[in-house]
Amino acid sequence: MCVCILVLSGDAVVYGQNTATVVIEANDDANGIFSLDSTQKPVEEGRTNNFYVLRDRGHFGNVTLYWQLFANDTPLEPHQEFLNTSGSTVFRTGEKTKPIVLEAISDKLPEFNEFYELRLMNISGGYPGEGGKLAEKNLNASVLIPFNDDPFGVFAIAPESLEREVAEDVLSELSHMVSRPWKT
Ligand SMILES: [Ca+2]
Ligand SMILES: [Ca+2]
Repeated sequence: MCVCILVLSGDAVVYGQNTATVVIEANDDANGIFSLDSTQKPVEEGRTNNFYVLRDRGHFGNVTLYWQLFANDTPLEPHQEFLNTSGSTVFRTGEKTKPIVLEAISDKLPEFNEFYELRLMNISGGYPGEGGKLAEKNLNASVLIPFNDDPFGVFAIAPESLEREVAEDVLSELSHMVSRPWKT
């Protein structure tokens, strides 16, 4: 630290010109270690939900996080099921958490529960410091699109007719067994 006092003349001392310079070395992980809140959450068709990226350790510098949605380890195509299937979010100095907003597209198709995976893929930026880093774990979260557009309605008639067919089969089998003694 350097403190300078400028003396003009005689007894006069001017404190207004004091200069203090303090240099703080950037600590390890000054730009932060980034992970994803891995709580599984639903995103209903036509709605949004927030998945939170967390910044641990230092919170200095602007850092950009890149994310991607997957289905069975295959990246989703743009606009497949979700309005955005990949993207980025920027942390500014001092920010400790930021949401990734996922919106499921309302496609009017009857569908059962579908599971997807949100992953943090890459990271860039961070100064001063050695750059933001991805955590060694908790880089993904499970995303559920709950069943929608009445998928059970399509199958509502099938169990009834199946039951009736079984009943008729049983009935004919019974009548066959009953009639058999008369034929032998
Ligand atoms: Ca869908
Ligand atoms: Ca649908």
